[in-house]
Amino acid sequence: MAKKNSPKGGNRKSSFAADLPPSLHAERRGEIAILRLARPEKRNALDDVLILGMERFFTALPDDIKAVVLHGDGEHFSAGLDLSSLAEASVAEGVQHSRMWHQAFNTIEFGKVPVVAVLHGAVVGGGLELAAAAHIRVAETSTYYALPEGTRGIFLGGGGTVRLPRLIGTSRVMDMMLTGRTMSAEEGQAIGLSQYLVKPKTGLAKAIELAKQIATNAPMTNFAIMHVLPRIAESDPASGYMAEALMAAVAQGSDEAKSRLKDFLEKRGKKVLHK
Ligand code: 1HE
Repeated sequence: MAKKNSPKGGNRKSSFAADLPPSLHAERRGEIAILRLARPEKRNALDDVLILGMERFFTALPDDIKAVVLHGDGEHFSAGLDLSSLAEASVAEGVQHSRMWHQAFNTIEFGKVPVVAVLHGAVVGGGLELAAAAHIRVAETSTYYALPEGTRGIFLGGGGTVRLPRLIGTSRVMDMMLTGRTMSAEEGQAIGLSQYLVKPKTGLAKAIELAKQIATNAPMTNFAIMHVLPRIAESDPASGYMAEALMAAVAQGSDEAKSRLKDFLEKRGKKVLHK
């Protein structure tokens, strides 16, 4: 079904693959889209072409895609910023460059559907900033995290100063940036960088399983979880309670909620227990 937000022309499969650069590969699995960073020869380093391609992909997702899985080719999720792209940049270009990343990663965090990232190998610098824009992170035990910006004489520029302290706290981000140390998958899991820790080569399957589960939720509820929950979490409690009440009423007033509640009450609905 070609909906208004689909890129023009083409069939479903090519509808989002068509205008992607070679460094990105997209595939559809029913209601799930799987986006792969496909630049393993450069350890999935993020250059402008790749960042802009991601922005186009997430902006133009077809309406019948309900969740996205993001993963990386080769031995690493991403080595972060393509360091060759900033070497000659002026201060003004540096600001523009960072704002471009912000815009692209906002289409992930505040896009149409939840994104599950699969992490393995290096998740460093801008790679960790990218991972932080996803809603769920599944880390394979090979994953290691680092923020080597200090070593390179640069700074976070892909939203990491905002997203990472919210995930793991300012003091941990300071430690990672000041020391440039690597953090293991286990440590990352313990402090909340990932929500799932899985064996090598099993991350994609786990992420697809999670994405399929997410896709069964009412779209309005997924929207509220992505767009409303984080804003409420950052607002003062009184405004938060009010926003929650309004969102709850909007969700429960939808036809979808009414039919799901009816299904449950008439013994047709799913029970909640699943791992
Ligand atoms: C790259 C990049 C890159 C690899 N930009 N080309 N990020 C970093 O500081 C991490 C830099 N990369 C590394 O430390 C290592 O590459 C890894 C530990 C990730 C992987 O090591 P390894 O041994 O598997 O690969 P390699 O041999 O180091 O790299 C293979 C190729 O990828 C090589 O190119 P080649 O042409 O010589 O084959 C590398 O130059 C290339 N490569 N990483 C460009 N990052 C918005 S602000 C965000 C700020 C940051 O992200 S700072 C962190 C940058």
